[in-house]
Amino acid sequence: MQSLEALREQDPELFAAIAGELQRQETQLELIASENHTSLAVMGAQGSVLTNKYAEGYPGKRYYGGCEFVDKAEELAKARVLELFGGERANVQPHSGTQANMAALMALAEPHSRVLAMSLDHGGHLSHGHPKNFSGLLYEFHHFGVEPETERIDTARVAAMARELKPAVLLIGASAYSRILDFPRFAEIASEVGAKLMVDMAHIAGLVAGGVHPSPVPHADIVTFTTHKTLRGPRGGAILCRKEHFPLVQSRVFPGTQGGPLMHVIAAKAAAFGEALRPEFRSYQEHVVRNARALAEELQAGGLRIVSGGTDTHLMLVDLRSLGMTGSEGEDALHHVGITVNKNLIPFDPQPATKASGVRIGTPAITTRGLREVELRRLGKLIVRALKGRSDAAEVQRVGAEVAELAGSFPVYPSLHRDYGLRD
Ligand code: DSN
Repeated sequence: MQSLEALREQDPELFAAIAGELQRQETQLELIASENHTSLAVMGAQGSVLTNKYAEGYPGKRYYGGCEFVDKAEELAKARVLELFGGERANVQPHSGTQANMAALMALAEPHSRVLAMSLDHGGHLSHGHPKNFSGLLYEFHHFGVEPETERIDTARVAAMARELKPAVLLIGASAYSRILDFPRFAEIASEVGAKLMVDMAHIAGLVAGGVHPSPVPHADIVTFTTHKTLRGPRGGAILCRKEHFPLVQSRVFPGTQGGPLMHVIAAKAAAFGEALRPEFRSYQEHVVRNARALAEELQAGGLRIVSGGTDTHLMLVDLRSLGMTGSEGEDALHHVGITVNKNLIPFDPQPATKASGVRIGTPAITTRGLREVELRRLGKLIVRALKGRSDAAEVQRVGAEVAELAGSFPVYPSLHRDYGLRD
């Protein structure tokens, strides 16, 4: 690829950083639940000449000339995302999930309005009312969590809180919750108390597109999501909404909260939505969920506790207290054998978020590179060995060698190895 050649010659230091990251992705196993490996086509669109174009406004109504081709890319993205999820209208310009949430909240309620959402400590999202995030700074957030006995959301409790608080918006969505979300019930609760229902399906967008998690789209006023998690597109956000909210959603994205859209990223979103419309994507998502179940079962067989007793989705939370470790120590122990995860609070966690008592593990990325249940069972055993044997240098080395061998058997981007100077 000529663009890579140019980068290598012009800026070897930066080229080496990118090559190093490719090597890391190839030689380690990525189990961060919010990450994935996009296709070469998605990266091709994102690395294209569309990065050069300013296009403030919307297709056909821009503040810059020369937008005829970027308009086409944005129209493709919008048409495809509506075909994928249904919904009445789409805005594909948000730079990220947080940007999408900011525009959506501002379309549904005035600043200082009351919003009821899931607590970050119990698996919610930063942009659902963290006091230092725009959401918590601009809105009056109240939070529900999971139940101590089941570690699941009890919709009766959410309904009771909603009746008492009368929020303007009920915001549903999670970054570390492994169970199915009951969108029809949340819609009933919102309707009963006169709230708007906003769903942030960032984590599960790919599962919804693949038909392995119920869709929030028929039930919510506005649905936001990121395009880079289970959906396997470029890093970015998007919004689906009912048509009555569309004019305000458009205005809250631009000029409300963003300037020029990232047209190269919008083109890459179009490429990813196109891929998600293919039958193979459905099968990929089925494997994501089956793989997560197999891994959770194997970890349980190894004596680890999975929060809520298992998973219905792409992720699980593993409570490490029985091993006498914090999440931070677990993250490090797995890093030493070439497995990447993130420490994560578990519900009612006695530790601060900087240490946490658990790790969050997800299967979207390893499923993309081709691992299936048989490998997930092997991986589960390796994770248990890495955690239990973290103080035994020989065991760490043995497990690391097995992880490297497993990763090596499932290359992610074999056609890029030569361009970046990787040895096969
Ligand atoms: N930061 C995202 C994640 O890792 O889940 C949540 O928005």
